[in-house]
Amino acid sequence: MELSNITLTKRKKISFCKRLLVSPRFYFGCVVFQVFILAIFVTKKNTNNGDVMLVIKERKIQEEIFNNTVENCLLFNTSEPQPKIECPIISPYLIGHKKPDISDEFSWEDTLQKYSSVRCGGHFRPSNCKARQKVALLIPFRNRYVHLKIFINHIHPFLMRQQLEYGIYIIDLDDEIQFNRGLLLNVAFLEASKEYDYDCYIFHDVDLLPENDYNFYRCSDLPRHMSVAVDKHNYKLPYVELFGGVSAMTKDQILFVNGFSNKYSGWGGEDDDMYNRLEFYHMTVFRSMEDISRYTMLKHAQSPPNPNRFKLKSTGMKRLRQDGVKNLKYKIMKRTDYPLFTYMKITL
Ligand code: NGS
Repeated sequence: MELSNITLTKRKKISFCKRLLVSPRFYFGCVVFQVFILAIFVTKKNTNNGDVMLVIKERKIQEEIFNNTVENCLLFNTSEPQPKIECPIISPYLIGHKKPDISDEFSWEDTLQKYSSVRCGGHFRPSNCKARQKVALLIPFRNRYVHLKIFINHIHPFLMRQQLEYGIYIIDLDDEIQFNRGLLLNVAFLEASKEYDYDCYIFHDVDLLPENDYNFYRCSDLPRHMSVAVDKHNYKLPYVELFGGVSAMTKDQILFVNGFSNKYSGWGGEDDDMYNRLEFYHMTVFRSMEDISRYTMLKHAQSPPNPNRFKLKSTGMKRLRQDGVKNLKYKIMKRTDYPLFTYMKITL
């Protein structure tokens, strides 16, 4: 009885295998599986190729935009006479909302030609009126040449339309040292304020392009968070305490809170720490409306977050007076005035 049962099971198995081998569904399944494996392989290869292509592109654009030096621009002299009449509160050149052009396929020579009224080091002053504020744009930077090209081409006409007097500072850190946004912004503030008596300092990520020129790049009595609505976050503020991306403070406001912390190496947290500093001193953050403060973020790979950022944040207020813009030692490795921006590379 038992023997015949076993034979029956065996027979069933054999007939199942036979049926499987002649079934078109089985062969179809095999093909689908092979295509799936191939797709994984090709995607991986393409990602690697994509990385290599990006490195080549970054190098090419680095050469392109770092090629022209001061011979190609007019020197900026702070004491040059300027019109007595103040520019209007609302510039007549504003155009409102316009989605930025994010292509990097344009000639840098043409950009230099277009903005030849910009002085060496990326300084600009309106010719027909006296700007209401002198603004320093401080941009922490590392290896994002494609973004830099797009950003510079976008930001000059944007600021010119607002009839501002401004200077653009790109601040880079020794390659041997881990990126540190807060520290770079502190150094950029110190260097820019040594150079000129700016009324307003704007901390600006290189990958953020303002979409609406009614988003005024100037300071107010309160520290300002400007990148309120970013396309990456569906044009919604992700959380109330956000102070990253683009923000603006006067010299007094910066010095009052001792600038940024210098301790946040790697991605994240330094802007939240600044928000805590402002809150500690009862300084309310001012934000403009979401439909004006709109930004397009250029695409890039996410940098590795700093694993210590939450711990640093929770102990930040204890260090406030010893950790900031007034407690910073650095050396300038390189400083060049390019026609459309000032570039500095520092070490510690
Ligand atoms: C928070 C980060 C901030 C950062 C913000 C937005 O989580 O530094 O995201 O980043 N805080 C911490 O990590 C503690 S964004 O999505 O815009 O790249 O600014």
